[in-house]
Amino acid sequence: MLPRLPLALGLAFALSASAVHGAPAGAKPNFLLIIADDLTWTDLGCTGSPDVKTPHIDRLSRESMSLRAMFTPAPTCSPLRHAVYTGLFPIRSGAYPNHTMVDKPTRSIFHHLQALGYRTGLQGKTHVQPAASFPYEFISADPDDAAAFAQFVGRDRQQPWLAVFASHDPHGPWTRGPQDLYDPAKITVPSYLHDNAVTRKNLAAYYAEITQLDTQVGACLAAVEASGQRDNTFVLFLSEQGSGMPYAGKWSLYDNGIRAAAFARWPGRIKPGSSSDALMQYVDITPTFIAAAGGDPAKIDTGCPDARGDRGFDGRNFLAILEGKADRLRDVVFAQHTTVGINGYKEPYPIRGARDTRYKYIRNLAPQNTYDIGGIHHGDVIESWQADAKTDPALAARVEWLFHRPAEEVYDLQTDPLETKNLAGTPAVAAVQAKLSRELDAWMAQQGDKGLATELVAESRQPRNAPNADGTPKAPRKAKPAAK
Ligand SMILES: [Ca+2]
Repeated sequence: MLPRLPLALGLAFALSASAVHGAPAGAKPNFLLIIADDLTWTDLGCTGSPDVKTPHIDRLSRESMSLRAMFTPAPTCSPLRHAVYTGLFPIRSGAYPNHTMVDKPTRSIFHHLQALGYRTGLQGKTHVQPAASFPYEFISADPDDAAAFAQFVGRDRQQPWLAVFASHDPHGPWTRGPQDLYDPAKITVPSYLHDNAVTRKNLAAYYAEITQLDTQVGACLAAVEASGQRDNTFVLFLSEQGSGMPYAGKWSLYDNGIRAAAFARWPGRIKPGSSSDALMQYVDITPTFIAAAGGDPAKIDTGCPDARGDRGFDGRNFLAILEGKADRLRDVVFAQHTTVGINGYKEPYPIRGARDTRYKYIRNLAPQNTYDIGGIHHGDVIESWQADAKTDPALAARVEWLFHRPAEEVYDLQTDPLETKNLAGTPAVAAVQAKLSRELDAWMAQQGDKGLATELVAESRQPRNAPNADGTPKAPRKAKPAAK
């Protein structure tokens, strides 16, 4: 039997050497997963904004592979976070409305990496339940608490770690950050927004919160570097989903809603300044982290069977893409949106979508209803647009589209990236519409998604409406009208 002391000394020497010279072959990397909140993917310096100041994220992007076709499966805070951490699409796990929860036995990245020897922590926005499915150490509720983050990543060099840094910025209300940096009169208003003084005022305040996020990201990266772990830490940045400005993405399946800015840095394993156009989704992240940690994602029991009884991930491991050994993961990405249960919703307006590299197919499951929830449909921005629309017929049509849409939409993203010309039902896209419609049907069947029927029971997937611990129901909520 080996004496214990020399072994421990040898291990300590190997770890300190790795901090200086890069990760030794076979070492488990640390993981830093940075998740912004309601950041439209093009609103960073490095993704094309002419105004927004994001020097730390821009630097990270230059040191990373840019994942240019990364998509969230839901344009809403809570379901997308459950999807990131579980590797499961929202309806399968049960976490599909906002303020939701997975089915109880479901396991997450925190379990899977702990089984591989990791300690796991989360700082900032939680928005996932129940706790048994997400056993992270809560680092701090405050994303500005850089000391707590530095303490977590630096305190124990013998054990690899996963740190999820989930900011609250730039989620509305837009009140934080260096407001003086952005003059509402001088910023460039993106073409998908209606340009008026109210839009500009809100946009400038939102940009200040993006810069606040950038400061937090800079502090996280500096803490990793100061602790000597930069070379053995895999960093992944996600912009999350689009912002709450009308047409900026939130609660829609247009690319502004579901497409993410995503940057992956892992010195020695991922080529800095590279990019990939491979279609991928947030559900693919957990299997990829498991593979990067030396585990086999194909052997993981997620605890949550799909409609066919399969207990493996919905997500796929994209490590080969990161390492430049492959350029394709998926032919189609999927997304869903559930309005029932969002604070302020009035009628169900469920949406499903499928997208390939060129075309998007969207199905609105209750088009006879009015899509009317919160920030997109109410508040000073949309009210100012409605006022201007009284003398602007084109704007009036754009505003009307926020409330009423046809049953099906098809867009050619190559010629119409902002999805302004619905081609559904036209001969030019008949074949692709039929193909993506079939793909969507197959995905919904695998997920156990019954469409409107699933939407109508969404409130049962919210902890605030779940039965009491003794099985008795909570006080019944007022029934909402179904499709007319
Ligand atoms: Ca969000």
